[in-house]
Amino acid sequence: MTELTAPKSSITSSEFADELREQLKYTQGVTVEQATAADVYVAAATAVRRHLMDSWMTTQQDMINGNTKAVGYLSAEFLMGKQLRNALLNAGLTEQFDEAVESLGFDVQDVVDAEYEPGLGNGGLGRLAACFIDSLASLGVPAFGYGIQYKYGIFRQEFDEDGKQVERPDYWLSNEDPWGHIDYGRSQRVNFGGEVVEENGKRVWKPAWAVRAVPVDYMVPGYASGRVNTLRLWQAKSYDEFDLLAFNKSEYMKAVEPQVKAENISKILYPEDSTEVGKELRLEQQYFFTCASIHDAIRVFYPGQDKPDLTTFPDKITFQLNDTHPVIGIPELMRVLIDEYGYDWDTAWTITNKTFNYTCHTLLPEALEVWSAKLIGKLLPRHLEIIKKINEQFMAELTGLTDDAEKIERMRIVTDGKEPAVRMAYLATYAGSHVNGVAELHSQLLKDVTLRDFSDLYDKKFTNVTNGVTPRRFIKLANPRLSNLITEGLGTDKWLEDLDMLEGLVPLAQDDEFVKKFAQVKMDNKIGFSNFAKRNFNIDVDPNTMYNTMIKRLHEYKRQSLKILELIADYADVKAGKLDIDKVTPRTVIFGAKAAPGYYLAKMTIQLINNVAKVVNNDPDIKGKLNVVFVPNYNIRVAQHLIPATELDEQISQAGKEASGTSNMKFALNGALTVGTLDGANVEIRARVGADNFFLFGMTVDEVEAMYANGYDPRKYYESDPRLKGAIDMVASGVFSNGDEDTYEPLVHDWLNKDWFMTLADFTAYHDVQSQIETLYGDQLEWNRKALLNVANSGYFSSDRSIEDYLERIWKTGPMA
Ligand code: B1H
Repeated sequence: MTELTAPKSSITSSEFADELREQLKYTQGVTVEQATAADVYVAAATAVRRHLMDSWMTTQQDMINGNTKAVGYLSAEFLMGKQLRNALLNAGLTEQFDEAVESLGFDVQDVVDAEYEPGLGNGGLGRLAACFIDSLASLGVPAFGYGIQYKYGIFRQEFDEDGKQVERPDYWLSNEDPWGHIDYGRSQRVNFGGEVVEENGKRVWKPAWAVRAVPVDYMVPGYASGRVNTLRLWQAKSYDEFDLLAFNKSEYMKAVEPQVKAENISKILYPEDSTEVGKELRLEQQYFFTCASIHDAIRVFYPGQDKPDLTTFPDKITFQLNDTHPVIGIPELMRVLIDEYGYDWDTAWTITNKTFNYTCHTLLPEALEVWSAKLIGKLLPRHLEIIKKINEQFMAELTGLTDDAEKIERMRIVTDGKEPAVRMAYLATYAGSHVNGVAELHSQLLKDVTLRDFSDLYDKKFTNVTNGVTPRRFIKLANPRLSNLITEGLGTDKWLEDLDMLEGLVPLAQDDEFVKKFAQVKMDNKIGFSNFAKRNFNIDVDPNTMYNTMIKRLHEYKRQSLKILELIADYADVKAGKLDIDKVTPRTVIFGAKAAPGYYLAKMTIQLINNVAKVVNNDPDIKGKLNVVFVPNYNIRVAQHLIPATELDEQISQAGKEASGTSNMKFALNGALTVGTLDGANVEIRARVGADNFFLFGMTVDEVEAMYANGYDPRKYYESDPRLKGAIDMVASGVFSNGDEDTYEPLVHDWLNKDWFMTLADFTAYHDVQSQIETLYGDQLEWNRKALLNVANSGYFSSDRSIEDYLERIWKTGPMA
């Protein structure tokens, strides 16, 4: 007998149908007959919110009145994905919704499809924030997510006839957003510019302009916890303060300029992933949301108090800095404590130090934010003073810790010289209590390389928390067939709250009948994705081919080039008669990736892949055995369809460059086998699922370092591997550009002369592992047994476990009583 514990609301389907009718009438003003699927979607969203309302209100009350320290997760990105199915799941209304919608004469899929996916994040970092707030709510931990409600999210990606990426604005709020509740009464004033003057022996900031930060609240329902937390995203509004002087001079347009400028702050998400843009507007965004959030937390936890005792602030809330983007919050809290509440420097420092912790998500030096001191001084003059003072205090402290003058110089938060700059990662490391990386290897490299000097002197601050993903969205919602099979295998659905229970599937991997059921689930998911791709993109995908997927931002270090060069080499071999197409395992290589709009080589790689697809897919010599598909506009929704259908996933970054990766976890949990390097969380995944169940290849971090040190020459590899040479020559000769040899010249030039991420050096090893893959794939029972073992041994990668690690190692708090 299967034990089911998933929450289920006690209302019936027909009662829920009545609620939908009521919402249609009183919210949208339409009858059921007049309603569109989009109307029903809005009605359902509104109805679910009502069901969650009591839990939301009690959660807020308990958070304020209880003694459990809350978590404030400060993040410039929350990549939430669609909300309806997740809210229904957590409210226990899934079945009622499905039946009610049908009883009203609508197609459930049409209603769910009517929700437009908000794209308020770039990739892994933003999605991690979304998984974390899901887990916090599911564990019953009091928490706020704090971020920005961008008017335009990450751009919508299209391809033109040449296969080039075209970016279209993502105006996600053009339709109704039934989830966000805008709360004008709780807005905050955020000041900018001006100067600092001395008044009565005190430094006083006289700002030049201000923005109104208006909170838009989203419910974050926990799974089976009865808790509903809040995601508070700030929207920038102008104050209706007119520049009267300009207005009186009839310069109307000039008089409204500040208003226009103010609202620009939350207008658009910067589409750079893993690189820094260093633009003024970006700093304005960062200050905008951290300033509003800090004031909001004081308002929430000291309601109605004019003179709160803020020495207790670190007992009320701990702020986690999701990368350096919110680090300007550190001098802001100092300023608030000193200038607004009259604390002395040392007291303010103690409070600030206890309140903040910092998560670093990268090792790429270009991704560590450094702001010009001049720019900070212009936008936030008082903050610059405080940062300088923190730097002085730090320098003095270091003198007591080490005699190494060079080291002290290297560690400066504010650099010396003609154009001083502020290193945000250093500021966060010094000012906060803990610093963590996002996978074991990454945390180790942070200590050994990126923040070496800091870990030498402040070793205790450093810790690791390996990333995780929420099993609710990425197994239960994305893969209902697998979820049912897991529940059948384990005899309970408790695993959704305790993912380590998946280990109970290990013995079932020896049961051929169970493995065959598992294989059938995969096949059904493949057919499901094929239908999805046809319906949404008019792309044909043959379910009788291996689904081999690479989905992630397009970046040189992630090495999409390696994947496409390998495929081109196979194609070249077939064309040259060196490879018998009848012996090739039929495959569909599926890509999904957005390139930053200004990232030239990344965009060219997209163009190349699209054109390889055109040539290879249509070449009769290939007999449909090699297929390339580039799914446009990769987003959470595509991920939810594609990951459960994938058999082989690619995690082939250069070792030491991918901090963690999180799609690797989603794939393992959905029964794909991974081909990957020893990078990021791949290392831990392989350790858990077993080396036999993971296709490893490529250089290690140490080998990469040694090769850099000895001087790397990509041409050597080009000359020595004829397959590699053949593939690159094919690109250079215009096979994928209608004979034009110039189209991909910059890419070819980079491969042969620079190849910073050593794609060519790893090419041969990558090819070698492909033959192992093909052999195993030929034995479907064995393949699926290994895939099932990936599922069974990946429970560790639940974001619930990540949050438990944060609670224990960093936040020192837990569930509400
Ligand atoms: C990650 C970013 C990132 N690391 C700057 N760094 C951004 C940096 O808008 N920006 O300026 C945006 C994003 N994102 C990713 O974080 C890592 O590359 C992944 O390896 C990791 O899994 C993920 C979550 O920790």
